[in-house]
Amino acid sequence: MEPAIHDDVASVADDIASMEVRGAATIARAAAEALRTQAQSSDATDPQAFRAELRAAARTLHDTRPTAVSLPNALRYVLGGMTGGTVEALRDSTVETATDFLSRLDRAQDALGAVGANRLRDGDTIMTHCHSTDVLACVRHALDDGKALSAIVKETRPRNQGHITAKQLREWGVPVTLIVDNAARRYLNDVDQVLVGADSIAADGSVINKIGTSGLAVNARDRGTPFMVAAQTIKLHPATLTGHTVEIEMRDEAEVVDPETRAEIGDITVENPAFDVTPPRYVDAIVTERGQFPPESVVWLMRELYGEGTREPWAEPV
Ligand code: RI2
Repeated sequence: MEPAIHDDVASVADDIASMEVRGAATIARAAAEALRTQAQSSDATDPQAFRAELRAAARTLHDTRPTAVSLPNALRYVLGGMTGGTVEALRDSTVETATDFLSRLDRAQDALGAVGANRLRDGDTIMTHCHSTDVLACVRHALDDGKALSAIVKETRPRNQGHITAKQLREWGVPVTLIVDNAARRYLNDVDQVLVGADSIAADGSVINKIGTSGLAVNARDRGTPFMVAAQTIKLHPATLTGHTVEIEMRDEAEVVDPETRAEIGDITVENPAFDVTPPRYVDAIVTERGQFPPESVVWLMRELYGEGTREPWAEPV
């Protein structure tokens, strides 16, 4: 018999797949909460069945989006804390670990914000790409420190997630200029710092983030504009330590062009990669809750935090 997966877990998985819930840190939070719900409401009567349920729930959550490593890292963290010889012990330890994970996530983002804010000066103009809560944590801290900032916000096709950033910044009173992605280079001379988030960071310091990040980074380097990545350590991709590459999610072509327009154009191929890879040489700093790092040195942090722990989050303990 297949292990019973709670309806809430299935619906969180659907929400992540459809991007109702999105953003690497937010996805990690939703996944940990879903595992906690699964643990709290499990009807399993023996430890083996309980473990099988939790692993099945983790697999369902994992198979939603492939690129943001915060998702498997969150699942691995919670399942790693599932210990005990009885259902009650397993339930308690899983719930406790998930709760601990969620508070660590909040603290990490706050600490990261304080580190990133140090790179911002009073009067700076920043440029953003997509919507990243880690980036916004840096901005929030800088504002709280009394620094005045203004922002040039790229709309970030195809889903225009820059609009979310613009709305948040306006709520905080930050002057915002919204531009189409193609206009970024023209404005880089007016920008003091480019700030982007990350979905995954590879062992060599490559940054995997929303499509368009790499072109922006190359242009920023050409213009001499500092390029900073705000990424909690949960974005570090442990499997890349052993040579794995990060899978880039390919999304529905309807996000790029609606079906009628596509039909009018004629026989074309449409591709919609959600992310790209920015080589470390274009990145000035990766800001984490553990301090800021030149991208080439994150490998040491990754080893310290994850060792060689690259197993799938639902794997049986070895
Ligand atoms: P935080 C998002 O991916 C963006 O690429 C963003 O830069 C990144 O996650 C990190 O977001 P998507 O889920 O964790 O919108 O900083 O495809 O919020």
